[in-house]
Amino acid sequence: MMRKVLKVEGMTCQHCVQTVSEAVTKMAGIQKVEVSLEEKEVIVDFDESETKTEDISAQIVEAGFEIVTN
Ligand SMILES: [Cu+2]
Repeated sequence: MMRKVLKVEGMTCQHCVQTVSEAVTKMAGIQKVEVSLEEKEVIVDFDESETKTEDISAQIVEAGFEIVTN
């Protein structure tokens, strides 16, 4: 199991949190999704043999948000 913290820009309310949560949760191999609106973070526990970090990022972007890379 792999844990990844993604910095996400564009989440402004609980509805955004819900949207991101649902978009990621429905992907293969996702164990757990936590979203922090204050920290602008999406913490994902997932099986790296089923899903890659880039796939999760792409899914969040597709849902209408921006991934901050550092
Ligand atoms: Cu919102």
